[in-house]
Amino acid sequence: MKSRVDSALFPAPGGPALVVGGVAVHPGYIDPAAQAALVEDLRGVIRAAPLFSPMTPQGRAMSVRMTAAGRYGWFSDRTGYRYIPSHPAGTPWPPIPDAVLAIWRALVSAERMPDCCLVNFYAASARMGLHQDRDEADFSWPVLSVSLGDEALFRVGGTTRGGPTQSVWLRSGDVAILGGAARLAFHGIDRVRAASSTLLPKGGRINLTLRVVD
Ligand code: MD6
Ligand code: FE
Repeated sequence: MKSRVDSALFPAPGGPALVVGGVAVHPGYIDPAAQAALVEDLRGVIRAAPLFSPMTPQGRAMSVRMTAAGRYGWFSDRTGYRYIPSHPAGTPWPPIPDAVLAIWRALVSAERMPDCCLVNFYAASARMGLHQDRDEADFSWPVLSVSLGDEALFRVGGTTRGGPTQSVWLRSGDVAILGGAARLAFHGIDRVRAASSTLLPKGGRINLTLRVVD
């Protein structure tokens, strides 16, 4: 699949990405001061759009709590997975913080900004099962993910369920990009290593995923 990642900007200046199962990982792309500033921005997002626990279509509450910024947020309930134009409480999603858009601009494209910044919060016991991100209209745009706080074991496989997988620990400040042939790779979070970062005073992990939706 053709990828929309601007080749002139990729890999990032200053260091080659690690490639795991076709996923480009930029270890430590965001320095500690910038991570702390992002957390402050995200506190504002969560004030405007409180975290909630989506229900899977099977009716189980996800262990990850979520919210979003941008034109769309991702949502799940008995009806299925979809993007919705406002928070489940009916209030608008807040804008995507500029510092988050700057990461997209530097690593993906300055031509088109993402429509959604999904914010996932993992307590130490939270996990995310293997899934594909396929609710977006155009898979030529990658999904960019930012990890903040405690380390998490990220597993990535191929485009069919049940095949071989590879794992990598994502640490605070790492950026991972699912694009090109890996855009539809199955991936998930097996576990979070409690107290492995001091970024969040109460611990846990935040993962941001930036997506072009329509
Ligand atoms: C996570 N990430 O890192 C879960 N999706 O907590 C994702 O589900 C993900 O990292 C699409 C692209 C990159 C990702
Ligand atoms: Fe995903």
